[in-house]
Amino acid sequence: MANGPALTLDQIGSHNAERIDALAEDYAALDRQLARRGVDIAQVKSAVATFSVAVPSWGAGRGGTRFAKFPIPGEPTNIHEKLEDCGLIQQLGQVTPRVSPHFPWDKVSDYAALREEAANLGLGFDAVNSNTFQDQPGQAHSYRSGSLSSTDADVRAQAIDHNIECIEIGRQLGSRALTVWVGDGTNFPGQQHLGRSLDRYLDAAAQVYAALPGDWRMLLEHKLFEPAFYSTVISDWGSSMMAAQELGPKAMCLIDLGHHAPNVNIEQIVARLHKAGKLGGFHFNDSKYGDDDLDAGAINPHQLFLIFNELVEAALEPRTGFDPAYMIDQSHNVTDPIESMLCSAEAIVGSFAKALLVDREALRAAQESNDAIIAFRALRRAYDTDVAPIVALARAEAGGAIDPLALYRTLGWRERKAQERNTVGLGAGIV
Ligand code: AFD
Ligand code: MN
Ligand code: MN
Repeated sequence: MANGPALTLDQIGSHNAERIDALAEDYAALDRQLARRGVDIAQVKSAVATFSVAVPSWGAGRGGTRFAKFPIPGEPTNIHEKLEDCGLIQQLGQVTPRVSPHFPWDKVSDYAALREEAANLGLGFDAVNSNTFQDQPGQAHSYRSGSLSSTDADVRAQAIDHNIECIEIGRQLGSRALTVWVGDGTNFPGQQHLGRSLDRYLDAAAQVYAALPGDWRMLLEHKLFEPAFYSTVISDWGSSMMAAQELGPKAMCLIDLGHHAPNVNIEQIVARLHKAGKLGGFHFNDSKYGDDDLDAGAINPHQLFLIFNELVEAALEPRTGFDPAYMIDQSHNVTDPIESMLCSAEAIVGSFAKALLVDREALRAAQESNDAIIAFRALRRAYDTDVAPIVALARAEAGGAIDPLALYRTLGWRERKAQERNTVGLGAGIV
């Protein structure tokens, strides 16, 4: 029998009742400050209220590195438990109403029932993710030498079939996009023909593309390295855009923030992909060195803001099909994943709110007259504004908690779940 929401309206109501007066004061002060700058706070709050970001089913469990994984008691071990945790995140934060499933990890026998189970928790399904970067028990062919770009036609056929199966599952779940990330690549110069491996990928991806329903998108996720360390078939936004352009209008590029060379100007990539009409979506996370795993905004919140600044610019000059899919993709190795996703979602929506505060007229004028410092200050002023009252009030008005983390900490959620759920096995693994 499907579970209902984890929290009662009373629990959220009494939590908010204790905090609403202080929040109203902070909001009023910010309102006065923004009004002096010609910004209508109510408009910003309404835009914030329409914003949402999906969470990955695999982010609900503790992640690990290739060295080890340190599970916590009460973490989910299957899609049903993951949905339960994601339902709680949505109840508390009201900004993550969709879950992005990954197959075969989230395989079940009845997808109509899974969709209903999610709906009972206030959740829908986002893009479906295929997995051809590891072998599964009983699989006919190995992906050890690649999947969609493999030199072996049988391996490619198996990878194509799996992606088409994911589309079929996604249709039953109400998804409208397939995200394809392949681990294909090499560790040695000369290991593979760099041109032909891309040709094979394009050929195979075209067969997946051909199976997309009319209103679906195929989101191509590039990644510079890992698990391959010398070359990756879809390594960067250039390869991704080339592939998306060759595949057709339903193919778009997905930017995972952690999948670039260090110090790459990601906000410029956003602008470029938008110009080409190929900006499909994001996997938000943060990184300091070569990882793609840290919490969004934890290391470089300014970059996150600048990305949203480009998105606000893009929305002012939309291209056909401009509707980027927003998602979190992190590996929570040292935190409770529920807490990380609550805080990351808040950082993401907060960056969006800040980008809305930029005085575009002043920015444009400064850009036109080549006044670098005034142009920069137009951005910096928005970035420096504490938008927490806007985000918190939008959340409370949507039925969420004013302080989601504080309320979560009172629930004893993990302790309770530790009684009900199986223990996660030890071992290594990114997810
Ligand atoms: C890996 C990849 C990529 C992808 C995810 C799910 O780095 O981010 O989105 O797996 O397939 O983490
Ligand atoms: Mn990703
Ligand atoms: Mn990644």
